[in-house]
Amino acid sequence: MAQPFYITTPIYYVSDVPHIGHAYTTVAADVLARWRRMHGDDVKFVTGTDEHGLKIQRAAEQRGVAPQEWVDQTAQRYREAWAGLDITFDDFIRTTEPRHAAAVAEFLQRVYDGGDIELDRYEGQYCVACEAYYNDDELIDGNCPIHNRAVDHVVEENYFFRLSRYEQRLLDYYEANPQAVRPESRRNEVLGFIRQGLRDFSMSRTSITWGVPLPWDDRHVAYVWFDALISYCTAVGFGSDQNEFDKFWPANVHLMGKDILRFHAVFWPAMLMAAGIELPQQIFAHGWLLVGGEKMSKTTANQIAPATLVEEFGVDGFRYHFLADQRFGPDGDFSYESMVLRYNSDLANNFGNLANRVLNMATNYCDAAVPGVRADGPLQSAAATAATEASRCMDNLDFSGALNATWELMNAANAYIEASEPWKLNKAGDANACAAVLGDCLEALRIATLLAAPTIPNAARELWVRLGFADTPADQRLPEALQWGGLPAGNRLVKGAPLFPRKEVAE
Ligand code: ME8
Repeated sequence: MAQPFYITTPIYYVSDVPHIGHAYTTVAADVLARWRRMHGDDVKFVTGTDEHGLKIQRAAEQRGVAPQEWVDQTAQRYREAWAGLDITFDDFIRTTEPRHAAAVAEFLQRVYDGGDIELDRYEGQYCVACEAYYNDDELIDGNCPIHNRAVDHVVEENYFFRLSRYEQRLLDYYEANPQAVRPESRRNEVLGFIRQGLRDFSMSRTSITWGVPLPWDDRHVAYVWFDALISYCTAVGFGSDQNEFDKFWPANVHLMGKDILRFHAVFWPAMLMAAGIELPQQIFAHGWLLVGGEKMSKTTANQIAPATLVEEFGVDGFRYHFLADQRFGPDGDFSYESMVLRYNSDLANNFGNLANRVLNMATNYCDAAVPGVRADGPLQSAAATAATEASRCMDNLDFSGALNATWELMNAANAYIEASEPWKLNKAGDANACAAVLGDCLEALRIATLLAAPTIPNAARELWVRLGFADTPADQRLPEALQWGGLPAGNRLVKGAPLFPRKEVAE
């Protein structure tokens, strides 16, 4: 029986257009989804857009268009961006869809009936960019601590979610489930936040209409975060398809940036507890992608559209860079120069050269057929180590670690070619020895290709054909296909143009 595996990205705000920060999370989720599919899992990979709330309403007003028109246009920009990065999502959830309104209504009603939503009065500070309330002591010089801009003073009669009742239950839950928030530093941050004491929060608005009406009081719409988080349930059938929901819920992993950790690790689990729904197995909050050491923002005009880099480095070049260049967890800095350097060293030189050399030599010296793989070839242990280590890293969402382990295998194969000099063996007429070396290198290349396939799917698919296979890397079943010796003798080899042409370093 195929195991269900449910993975989500945040649903992105349509007040903005996609940049490399959004792409970073989405590519990572895609790589994990592809990796699990190669293991035969029944994967549900969901991304989408967050389309309600004051921030979106204002973005539409500023452009003089109706909110629905604005969200339709911008959601489309996200779909296009993901198509341009070969993102294989199984569903794209939009919070303005009818299925979501149904799910939110059912969810809210459950929480309301359970007694954890009550009418109350609120006076305080609100940051529209965060769509979040702040206490005075959290502000910096009176400004939002995240966006460094003025907050709105609001006085409202709203429905409140009784988050304070969940303090101890959340602490107990995280105590019993140490893997529920990763990495460890984020878990500690969450525990620290909860221990400071949780306050009830206002979960409805009367000041705006752009939202999902509360089922018991339609003068109010749901607070955008309350609405948005529920999308994770909507996408797997909550409120519409119980079988689907039973199959995929709880989510295996919610991926996100550290900016929205509290919403996911404090609000969301409490909301689920209040609705009597199981909690997600894991919340993984990665670090911030900086540009020139700074956060990307519209005001500093340092937002980079993924398409700009894809044009230059290709889809695979883009995907590879962001996952290999920084550890998935801490903050990392993007620079164009380091992207060129890494592309040249890892993709053009290491991977590209290995593929070219081995395929060229095997074509010339072995009549373009796989000569066979030795049962105990000298690259076998390097291949086994790479497979084990890359798999372990992938299971821990350590993408750079997994790529590192894979590239170690390529290093070993390149070094083996240098040391055994098959061109000399061929010249000396030692066809058997030459074939033995090349057979093992082709097999190492096959295994490295499978390990790299989720990250660089296009190059992997092309290489797979050049190795003489009629299917694709995605059709292979892991871990079996990572066993040494899987490359059939006699497979017809194909030479081809470099997969990653070298880049000149631009001035
Ligand atoms: O927060 N570095 O949407 P959002 C790394 N709608 N990741 C980044 C990034 C950067 N510089 N910039 C953005 C929202 N991201 C809510 C989510 S979920 C129920 C609702 C990524 O459009 C990262 O994943 O502001 C971050 O958490 C997310 O985009 C924020 O997207």
